[in-house]
Amino acid sequence: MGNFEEIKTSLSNILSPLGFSIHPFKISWYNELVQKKDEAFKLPYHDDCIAFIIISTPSVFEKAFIPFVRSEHYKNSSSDPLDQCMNYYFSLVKETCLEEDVDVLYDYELTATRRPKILVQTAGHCSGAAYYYQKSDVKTCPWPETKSIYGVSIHPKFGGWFAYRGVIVFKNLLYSNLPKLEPIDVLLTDEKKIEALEKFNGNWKDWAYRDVVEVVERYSELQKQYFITPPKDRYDLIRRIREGLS
Ligand code: B12
Repeated sequence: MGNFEEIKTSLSNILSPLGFSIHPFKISWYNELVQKKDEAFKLPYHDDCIAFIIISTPSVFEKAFIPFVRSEHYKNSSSDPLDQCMNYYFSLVKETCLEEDVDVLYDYELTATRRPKILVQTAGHCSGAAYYYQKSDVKTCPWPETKSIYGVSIHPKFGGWFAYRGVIVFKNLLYSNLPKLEPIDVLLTDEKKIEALEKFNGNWKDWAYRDVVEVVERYSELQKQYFITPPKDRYDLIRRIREGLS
């Protein structure tokens, strides 16, 4: 399976200097986790097919996003600036891997039936990138059985200060023996898991869920300001970034 290392190195050469991290997984690992009742979420590729989930760490904002909005590639249009930025960098990957048959599934993409194309938290977990904590991880639940609790992924280095950007599937790259990395369980007690889930479900706007574990890096003040600003009001901030005022 010579090609795998070459592809991984190409992706890493493009994306790592921009602050992204890449994590390979086999399609079967993901599909085995998707529930029977949610068959539609399963990915329609060979079990041994290799995909990479792409994470943006805090520095992507300064290393990739700001340079992008200052470049001629940024279009002052109705398309979301961050989505444009991700599209641009992922297209560089596609150009580099021209001989490969590649599908890109962005975190924000929906199918015609308005279902997410990819469950990035499940993909992140099965790749070993970040543990995905769900209600089912808590042994003694404080919530009513019927209450729905959204799950949250916690990264071993960045806690909640990161985002999933998408998955790149290499349709012809089959590698049955890809070594499986287990995600690191950083919330070791029921109390910590409950704390993370409550903060993510209740008060996510105060950023506290991101700090449920010690982290090595957080978003910069400018990045926080950008994400706190409602999307429709971000254009003024973008203009100031473009003009070098922020
Ligand atoms: C729709 C959506 C929302 C909706 C609904 C949330 C939800 N989780 O359903 C709303 C608008 C409420 C929302 C809000 C937010 N969201 Co949101 N959202 C999404 C989105 C696009 C899809 C989630 C979804 O519909 N999942 C479908 C359900 C069915 O999936 P599921 O519950 O995980 O179920 C599967 C697993 O349980 C799996 N499974 C079964 N058994 C097992 C066992 C194991 C071990 C594993 C791993 C899996 C597994 O099988 C199930 C499917 O069959 C994702 C991005 C994406 N493409 O995944 C972001 C995402 C979940 N959101 C995110 C964030 C940050 C937020 C907000 C903080 C706002 C923001 N963007 O800043 C808030 C916080 C939540 C809140 N308190 O409101 C992040 C979470 C990052 C993290 N650290 O986990 C994501 C991943 C986006 C990203 N690009 O990183 N969100």
